[in-house]
Amino acid sequence: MGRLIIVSNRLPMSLDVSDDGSYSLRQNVGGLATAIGPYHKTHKDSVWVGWSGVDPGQYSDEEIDLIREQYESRRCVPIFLSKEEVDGYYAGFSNDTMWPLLHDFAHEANFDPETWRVYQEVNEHFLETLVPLLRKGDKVWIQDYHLMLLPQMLRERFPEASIGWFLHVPFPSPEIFRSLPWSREILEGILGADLVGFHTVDYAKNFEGSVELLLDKHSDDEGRFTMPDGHEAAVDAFPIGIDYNLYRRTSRSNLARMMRRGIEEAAGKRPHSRYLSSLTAESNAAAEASAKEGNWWSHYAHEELPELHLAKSAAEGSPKPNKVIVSVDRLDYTKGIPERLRAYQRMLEKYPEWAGHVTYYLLATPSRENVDTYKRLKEQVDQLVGQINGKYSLLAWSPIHYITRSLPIKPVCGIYAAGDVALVTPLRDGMNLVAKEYLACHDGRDGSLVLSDMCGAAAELSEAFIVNPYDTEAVCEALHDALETSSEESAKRNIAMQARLKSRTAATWCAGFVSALEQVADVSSSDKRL
Ligand code: GDG
Repeated sequence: MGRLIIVSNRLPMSLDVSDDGSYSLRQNVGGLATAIGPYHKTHKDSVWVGWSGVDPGQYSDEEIDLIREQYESRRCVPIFLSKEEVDGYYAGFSNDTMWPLLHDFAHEANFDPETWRVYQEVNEHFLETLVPLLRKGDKVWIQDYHLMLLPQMLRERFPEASIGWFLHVPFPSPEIFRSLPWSREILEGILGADLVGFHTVDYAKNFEGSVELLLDKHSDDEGRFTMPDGHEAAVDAFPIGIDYNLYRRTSRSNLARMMRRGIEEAAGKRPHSRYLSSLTAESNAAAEASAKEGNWWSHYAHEELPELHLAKSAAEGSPKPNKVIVSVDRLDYTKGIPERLRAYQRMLEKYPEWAGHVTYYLLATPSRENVDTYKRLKEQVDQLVGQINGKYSLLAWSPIHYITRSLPIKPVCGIYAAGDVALVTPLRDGMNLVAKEYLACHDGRDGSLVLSDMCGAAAELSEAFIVNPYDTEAVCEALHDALETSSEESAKRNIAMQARLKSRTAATWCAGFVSALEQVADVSSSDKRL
């Protein structure tokens, strides 16, 4: 059995430079690192090749050697890219051309021959790093849209190599894909692999349709394309899972419990601890005194002061129980955050009885902050949150609690655990791990998932409240239904989904792809391999 060489845009670890100038590595969060990371950790002969994120222009040769050593001690081989390479290959062709195109946002895609040129060069840079590393019998598993030319480049150098390629995002219909001026080169690049993997059967079909339309090639009954050099490229679906136990366990950690408790207190689901209860008492007293004195605002205070509202709810039985909605996303236009906010606003307007009783915790992690489209999106979301909070807030209640920082995994799991409802409504998403993580953090309990039908996860999580994320009225209604669902009903829906997630984890996904690659490339029996 040969080694597994994992190749991805970024390595699973980033460099930290401390005040005394020493270097250390920090584990990256995110789907890819958490899905393949454990395989890399436990298979002591695997090697991970990827961009370090370090600008070589900022360090001396000796420092670069030290950084390289740090990575190599974790079986990682760092690639150093100049600022120009990063601008052209990463910010340019990968994020500004392929990302929008693959997510059906062709109108946002920038077709620039210059970034395409740099993209080709950087794929070659990856090839040159791989060449001296590879040994006979190794399997190479290339990840994602940043490295679509690499499979064919590698095939040309090593005709007998065993190569897999997996796409973490959707593959669009042939009619959308063909708008890319270099669509044929990209397809040929991918088809250098022995195994081409997607999250869903639909994406695999779109890819096969694009190959038929643009390269006039047809797959056999088993979904294999025979290429001019004689090698076969098989195409199949491998839906990615999560480390279910990790999320389940983390949601029960002390920090996650504290976070959950804090959110529930702030949302009025539990009696308030010191600060809020004293605020409530003071507000009650102030409002009562004012009412006696006939102050002009006393009526308003009695009607609207949420501290009174919450106190009254607890004492007299509220018409609505207090509830928490949560969402966790990278701040990306594919995640449908503005559309979702409009649906939430619509719900507050259509069902005003929720005012003072529902709080939306919106965690929007910064992403690609130096790209203009992302800066505009951030402004748009800031503005919408401000507008909704401005319009609907009561004196001590705001409809949206907005966080735009990246948080460690424990608080993230605390947020998931606190959510009576998770609102996961991407406009397009390869899989969406957040929906799965939410369910793992609600293992054995209630909690309703409102899920977009435009993500890969919808195929597996059919018991969720499935919606079209573009349909404001439908999302508003699904959200309302999810908030109204009984605890028993939501727990029942979750059991079926959780059972699936427990059996199809990140580890089984990883092992499944590698074993399929071994089969199609017939690594073990061929002595002609590398
Ligand atoms: C791509 C595809 C596919 C987010 N904020 C924080 C944080 N996160 C974590 C989540 C989750 C991950 O990031 C996001 O994964 P998604 O699947 O939702 O989305 P993408 O980042 O776009 O991932 C996607 C995935 O690849 C895997 O193939 O599912 O379709 O687009 O794990 O929890 N984690 C922490 N702090 C945060 O602030 N710790």
